[in-house]
Amino acid sequence: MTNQPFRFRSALACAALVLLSSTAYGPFAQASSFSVAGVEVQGPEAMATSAGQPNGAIFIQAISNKAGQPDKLVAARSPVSASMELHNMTMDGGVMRMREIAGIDLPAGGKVLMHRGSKEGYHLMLMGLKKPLEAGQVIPVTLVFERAGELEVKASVVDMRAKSHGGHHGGSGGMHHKH
Ligand SMILES: [Cu+2]
Repeated sequence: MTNQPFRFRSALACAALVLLSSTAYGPFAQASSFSVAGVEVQGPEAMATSAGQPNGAIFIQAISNKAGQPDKLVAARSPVSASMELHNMTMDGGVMRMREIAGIDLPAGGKVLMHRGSKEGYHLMLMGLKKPLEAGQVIPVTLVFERAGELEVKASVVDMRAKSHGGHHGGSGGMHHKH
């Protein structure tokens, strides 16, 4: 991993953050749940960050669509960051690929897993944190669904960093050192 082309650095930093957190996957402390118009969001969690880390990641245990029609998570926002993005990270022939996505489909009657280490690698990014996220905090996040509308959930901040201080998406304190 010492010769990564520069253009992959930010994607890898994100993927590394996601993978590292999956190794520390544990039981959810009291999976809180929130719902609106048949869409139920269970166990949203934000990862603690270090000072200077520009962005943070949020995982969700599951989003269930109990309505009779398909829906889609199309956006998110939180007062703790300048903006938010929906991301996924996949392994493609042993290569980590990470991208911003426009939405996450929620089939009618279906359930989408967005926990740490989930197959699709779905997560939400807090872009431009105003201050570091500390374990024990609870932050409000508004999820925007195409059909069900807006839902404010409370994400608990958990510390899963192990030895990572991952500078996500081109941050200065990155996982990858300059050579
Ligand atoms: Cu990301």
